Amino acid sequence: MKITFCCAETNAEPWLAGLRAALPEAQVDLWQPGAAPADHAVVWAPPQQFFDEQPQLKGVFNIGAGVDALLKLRLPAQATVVRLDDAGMSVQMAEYVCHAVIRHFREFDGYEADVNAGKWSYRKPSERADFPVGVMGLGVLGERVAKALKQFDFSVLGWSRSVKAIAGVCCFAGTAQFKDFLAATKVLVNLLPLTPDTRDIMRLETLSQLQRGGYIINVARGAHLVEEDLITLIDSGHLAGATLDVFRSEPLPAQHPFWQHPKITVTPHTSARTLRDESIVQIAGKIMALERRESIAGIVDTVRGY
Ligand code: NDP
Ligand code: OXD
Repeated sequence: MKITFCCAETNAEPWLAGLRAALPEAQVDLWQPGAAPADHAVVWAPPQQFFDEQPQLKGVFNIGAGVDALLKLRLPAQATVVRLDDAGMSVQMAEYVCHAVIRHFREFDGYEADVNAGKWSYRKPSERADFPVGVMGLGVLGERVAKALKQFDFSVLGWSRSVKAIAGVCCFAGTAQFKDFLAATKVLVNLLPLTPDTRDIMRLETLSQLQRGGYIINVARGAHLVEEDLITLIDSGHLAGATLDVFRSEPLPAQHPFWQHPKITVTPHTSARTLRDESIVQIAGKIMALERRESIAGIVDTVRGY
């Protein structure tokens, strides 16, 4: 069995070594233009030329959870496309989102500013009941995040395409229930995949429906958010601020207003990193399962877009 590895901006050597160790029977090579046909590919942001030259692939393994960039390419029709299924990302996402929610809820930024000014001051504690947190996307990451928030006794709501039942989480589903979900939410967490249905989902019209004083945490994709609309709603006072990990253009351009906005916290697309060792174990296991014609989790529905 041959495996080809093609991952932009990734140090290939440790991946190749890890895949070779996990799949000792396989030949694992770094893709070069003109390389011999392989059975499976492990990829992140490959060029179109890669798929044009590898039309026979049986499996395409994305070393990330989001496949929006991959699905823009022409993929071999018969290939099974597989995304990372947690692989150590859900706990990171839970840490990041709980940190952002609690930092806002407990006004730690305000305390830090006071302390930096040499002030010993108290703020009136916020009412937890006034901070319902709504999680858009209840998949591998969203469900873990919703459950983690519940541990801090927040009132947690969730919204997904299909109907879900998660203990302690008030679940909404489909476009018909989106308005009700927004109206019941103050802190909005985005964990949707980027698809034609979800692009620009956070815009003036939708974000205005959040409770006054709302807060946005975007950890999915930059193109979910209309950035100017967020600034308009923060500057008008309808929203209190935002924590953003993803942007329409990455790296965030030097002149972008988000860098300096006092109510926006920016992180460099780091909320849930791909962990190499966990990912290699998962991918190697799935390659072997596919070879044995067994079913695997994490297969992407390329028509649905996630
Ligand atoms: P999943 O595919 O497991 O979950 C996606 C969820 O979104 C599902 O609950 C799905 O509903 C829901 N959904 C999809 N389309 C719609 C829609 N039109 N309306 C309502 N709900 C919808 O994805 P993951 O949880 O693994 O990852 C989510 C996203 O997080 C990734 O696509 C990626 O973009 C982003 N990400 C960001 C990272 C970062 O570092 N910033 C790291 C990793 C991922 P249903 O369950 O009904 O299908
Ligand atoms: C992912 C990401 O999709 O890191 O895995 O954004």
